[in-house]
Amino acid sequence: MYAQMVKSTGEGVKSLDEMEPQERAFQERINADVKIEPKDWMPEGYRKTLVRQISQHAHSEIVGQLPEGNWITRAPTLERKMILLAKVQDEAGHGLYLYCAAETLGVSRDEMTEQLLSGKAKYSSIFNYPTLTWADIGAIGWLVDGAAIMNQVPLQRCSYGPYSRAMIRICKEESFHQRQGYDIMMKLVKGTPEQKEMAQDAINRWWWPSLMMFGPSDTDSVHSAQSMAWGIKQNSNDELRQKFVDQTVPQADYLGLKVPDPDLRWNEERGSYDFGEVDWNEFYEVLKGNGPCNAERMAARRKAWDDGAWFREGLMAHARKKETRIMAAE
Ligand code: BYC
Repeated sequence: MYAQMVKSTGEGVKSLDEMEPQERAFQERINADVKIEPKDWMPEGYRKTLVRQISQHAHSEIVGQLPEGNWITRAPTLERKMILLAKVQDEAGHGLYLYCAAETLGVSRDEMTEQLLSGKAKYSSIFNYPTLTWADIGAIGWLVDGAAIMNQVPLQRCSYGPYSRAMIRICKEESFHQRQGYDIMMKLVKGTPEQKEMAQDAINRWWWPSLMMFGPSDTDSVHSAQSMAWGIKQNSNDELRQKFVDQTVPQADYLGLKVPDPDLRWNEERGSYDFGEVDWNEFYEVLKGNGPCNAERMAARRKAWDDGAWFREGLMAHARKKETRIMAAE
């Protein structure tokens, strides 16, 4: 039923009647909310879509450490430093769970890294913006992790078991991340006029890039219809963006900060906010590699990969020696 529902909005999505028996049985399992596991048969397109999304998600977690890592040595107190350190370490953990989930689909972590470094695989556009002040760390936790939670909570119900299970744990940790960001913003807005101004400047710069995290508008989203039919995505990009705006605007009001959107207003009839158009030109420029920090982020990841070569070689040498010893003992 679900697949047929999507067919009406998404070109190229097959209905059950158009499917071969094996594919139909697969789709029926998804429609019945039965998880797909690594050894189950799956259409090649389903596997590829998952590898693309999960690996991009993993890369986002890893690249996402860079803008915040930039502030670990400059956090204003020891407590803030410890909290930020723990958060950045969590992001590394999220990347690892996700790389492992993608590996169950037959792609190695080295291959995924190679795709990131060659520019074939993407990572979230949001991490191509700079963290200029301490308030940016608050804004990232509040807005960026807030947007991530909005997007990731439905992914806990993803049809692919390993991705769904990774998301359950990740979401628990993201809630803590969002709270720590909001806590930083609360502190700043209650501080000196300069500190409040810093908080306002951060929301001014992070609001629109946060809305871009949800991806292109539904009319331009190439993968949504098929991903929704396969139960990978549960909601469209625009649906989640709207939910994020509705949830976040009252939080900004509570902080006494102004959302930088002149078109933002409560729509009584719809029971949600109307908001302005995202600058899609900026979004696509960032995706093409022309954002403020794309080159810096990729250079940092390339350096990390090159600096780790000795370690990978050491591990391989150890594995070879161990294998030789085992074979000699047999
Ligand atoms: N940035 O057809 P569409 C975090 C690409 S990190 C870059 O709608 P889809 C955190 C898209 O990939 C969490 N690219 O695609 C970490 C596609 O290009 P390709 C990050 C984007 O997949 C550290 C094309 O545009 N979250 O929380 O159906 C510190 C067309 O799009 C973006 C995830 O990764 C973007 N914003 O939907 C703090 C969530 N948007 O692949 C926090 C998992 C779109 O054909 N991913 N593109 O070359 C998803 O949920 C989905 O992949 C998306 C896009 C909603 C992002």
